[in-house]
Amino acid sequence: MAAVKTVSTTPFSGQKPGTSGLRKKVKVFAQPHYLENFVQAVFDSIGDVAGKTLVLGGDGRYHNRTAIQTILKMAAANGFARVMVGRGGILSTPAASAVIRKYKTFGGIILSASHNPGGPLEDFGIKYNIPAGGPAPEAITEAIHARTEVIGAYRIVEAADVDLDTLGTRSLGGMEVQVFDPVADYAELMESLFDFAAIRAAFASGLRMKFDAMHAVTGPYATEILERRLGAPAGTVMNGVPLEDFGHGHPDPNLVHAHDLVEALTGEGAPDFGAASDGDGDRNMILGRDFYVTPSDSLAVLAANATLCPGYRNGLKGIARSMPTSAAPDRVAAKLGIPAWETPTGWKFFGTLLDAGLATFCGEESFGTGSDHVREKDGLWAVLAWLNVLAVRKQSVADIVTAHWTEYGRNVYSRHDYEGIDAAAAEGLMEHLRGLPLKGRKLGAYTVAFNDDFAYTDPVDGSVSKKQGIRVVFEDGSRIVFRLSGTGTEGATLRVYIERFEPDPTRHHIDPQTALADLIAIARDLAEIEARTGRQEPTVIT
Ligand code: G16
Repeated sequence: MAAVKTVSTTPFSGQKPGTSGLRKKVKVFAQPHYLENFVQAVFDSIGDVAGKTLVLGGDGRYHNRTAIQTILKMAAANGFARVMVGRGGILSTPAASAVIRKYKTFGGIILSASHNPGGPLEDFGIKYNIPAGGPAPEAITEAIHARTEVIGAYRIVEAADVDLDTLGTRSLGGMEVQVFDPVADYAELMESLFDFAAIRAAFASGLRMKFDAMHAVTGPYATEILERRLGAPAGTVMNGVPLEDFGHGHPDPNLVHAHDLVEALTGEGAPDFGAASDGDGDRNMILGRDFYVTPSDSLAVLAANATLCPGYRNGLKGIARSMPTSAAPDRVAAKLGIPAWETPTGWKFFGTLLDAGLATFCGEESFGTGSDHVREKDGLWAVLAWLNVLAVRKQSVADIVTAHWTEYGRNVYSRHDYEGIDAAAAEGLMEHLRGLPLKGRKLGAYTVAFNDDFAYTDPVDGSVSKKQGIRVVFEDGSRIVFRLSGTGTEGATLRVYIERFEPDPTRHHIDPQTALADLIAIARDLAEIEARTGRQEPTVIT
């Protein structure tokens, strides 16, 4: 049996999980003791781990394998009975959630910095998911952070590295390491939710699609499900081989970073349907030929069509969206007579609603969509849901969304990101907005109904989360929301979310930047963006 070593250490400051786990540059994680301190803090904060099973895997980015070897040796030293690792250290975030739930493990550790770039000079990340399969709620992440601030030692076994590339079970310091197929359980779950026969028939009769895996984790999942199980032609999946640096790309499925896909979906002769997923497979972008579906609209359309998918044939219990997401899904919920929930940004806030059976579908403007089948957002789930709807309705993406707008009206929506701005300037900007007395003020053609800093009381467990984004809401329901990103690793990122409701179908096809121009100008003025950040234009517009 390998020897357990107790290593003395001193705390690192700033090991505070953000919107989704601890994300830092690789060179920060690679410092001696840095990862070890955090992992020990996790093990110390989640209860008795002796004899338990843990799921472990990541999105395959640079440092994934090294971190997995360390975590395995620490899990053994801390008394876990078994760790289930995805082959090659690969496990998409939704697949990890699925496996945790299926095998009822004591949660899992997911290694990813999601949509952030990978490589020796780029980002890495780690988070703990609870036995229900979702990201740890704030009470746990705060306990982990508190523990990192006082940690004095960690435990690790001295042993050779484990072979991660061969399926099967091996022993490490008395602990079992089970290397399993990261795709099989997930693919089986998808098959239980969607009408694979209808989708197969649609591909067979000529539906054409491109899926951009962006050289990230969904490559093997998409190839197995789309090309092997659903019969889409070889080549449907682009950039399908996961690479440690995502092929020098930025694995964020949006109009800017998924440019190869956007190009492929443009112009006559382009495929009918396009989709992309991010570094760890939980985000998605949906495109039709020459047509972009906003994540907020995607959630609304999928909710309105949910009963076409076998897994949701009996309807939805409720729809939840993050506060900055447009109110389009609320309109569907109202029509269906089911509750609409508004939570802070962060998938972890959906967990209690899903566990309590208060919601079935959830979504966020940040390219996240999912359901109660797991406790993470799920990129390929959204793609398959769209394929199911397309296969049954036999209409184009554009026709389906346009018909949706005609029925419900359109929540015209855009997000403007100012990335990598000075952190102090960003805090100052938010402070300035917090203090503004705006109620009743006329700004251009709009009158402010109220402004606040969004606070949320969880309806299930009563926990309160404050300072979740500044809302300026106008009397006609239009909104501007300001938030600082909780997932960046450099300086600060200001996000400005702009929304206006357009009931008139003759105006539904106006470009959102034009339709929202006056609100965009109001947002810039109110927040003094240029004066405070030096930026004249956003870095990314979605
Ligand atoms: C994470 C969270 C999401 C959140 C997103 C954006 O996504 O899981 O719930 O909406 O970050 O957060 P922010 O606006 O704070 O950057 P991911 O895909 O990065 O795990």
